[in-house]
Amino acid sequence: MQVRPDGFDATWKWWLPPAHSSFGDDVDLLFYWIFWITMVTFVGVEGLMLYFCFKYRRNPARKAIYTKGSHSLEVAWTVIPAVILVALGVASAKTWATTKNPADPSFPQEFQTTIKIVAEQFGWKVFYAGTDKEFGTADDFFETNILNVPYEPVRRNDAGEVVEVLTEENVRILLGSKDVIHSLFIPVLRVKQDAVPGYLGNVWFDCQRATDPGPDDKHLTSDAKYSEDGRTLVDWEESYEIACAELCGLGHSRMKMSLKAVPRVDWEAWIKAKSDDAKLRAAAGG
Ligand SMILES: [Cu+2]
Repeated sequence: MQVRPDGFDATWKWWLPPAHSSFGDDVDLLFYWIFWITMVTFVGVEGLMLYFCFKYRRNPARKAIYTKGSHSLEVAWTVIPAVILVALGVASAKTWATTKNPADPSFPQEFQTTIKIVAEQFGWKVFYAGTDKEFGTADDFFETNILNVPYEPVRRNDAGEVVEVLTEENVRILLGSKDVIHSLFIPVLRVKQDAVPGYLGNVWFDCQRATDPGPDDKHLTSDAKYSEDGRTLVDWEESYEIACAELCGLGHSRMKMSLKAVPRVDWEAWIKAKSDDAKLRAAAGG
C-alpha cells in the first residue's frame, strides 16, 4: 500500500485527488463502487452489442424471424438493476446522513465556525461573523472568493488512518444564492452542494490538513490575486480550489474561490484584524 504522509492512499485512489475531510474516504469508496458497477455494465452491454452486430450481420441465406421476446430475460434486466440501485442506496445512507442530514446523530452537533457564503454571477461573497461569532453585527466583514478556515489537526498511524482527532474543527457553511442556481464544489473535501436562490442551505466539512503557506510565507489568503486579464485566480499552488459546479451563465468557468485551511491561532488573528477594521469603518459611518 502506498500511503503518503497526508493520508492519501494512492493504490486505490488512482483517479481522484487526495481527500482531506473526515468523510472523504467514504465518499470515494461509494464513488468507486458506482464507477466499477457502471463500468462493468457498460463494457458488458457494449461488448454484447458489438458481438451481436457481428454475429447477425447481413446474410442473404438467413431469414428474419418473428419473436415475442423473452419473459425471463425481461424480469432479469428489471430485477438486477433494481437490486443494485437499492443496494447502493443502502450503502450510501450512512455517509449521506453524516454529510447532509442534521437530524442524524452522526451529523456534527457542534460547529466551531459558521461562515455564510452567497453565490452570485460570477463569484462568491464570503461573510465572516467576526470576533463575536454573530452575524448582523458591526464586526462582520466579507471577502470575495476567499474562504479561510481553521483546520483539524489529526494523528495518523503508519497506514495513514486517522487514530486521533486532536482538535475538532467542524465548519458550517450557510449557503445561499443571489440570482440563479450555483453549486459549491470543494473537490479536496468531497463537498458539493447546490446554492439555491431564496433558500439558505446547510453544508459542513472539516479539513484535516493545513494548506501550505504561500510565497509570502503566510498561511492565509488575504487578497485574491488574479492573473493580468483578471480572469483567473493565481496562488492556486498553496490553496485548495473551489469551483462553481452548476452551469450558471457566461462567466461560470471562472467562478472560482480559494480555500485555505490554517491553524486556529492564525485564523483567529486574521479574523480579529479584519473585525477591528470593520468596526472602525462602521464607527466612521461607512
Ligand atoms: Cu455559478
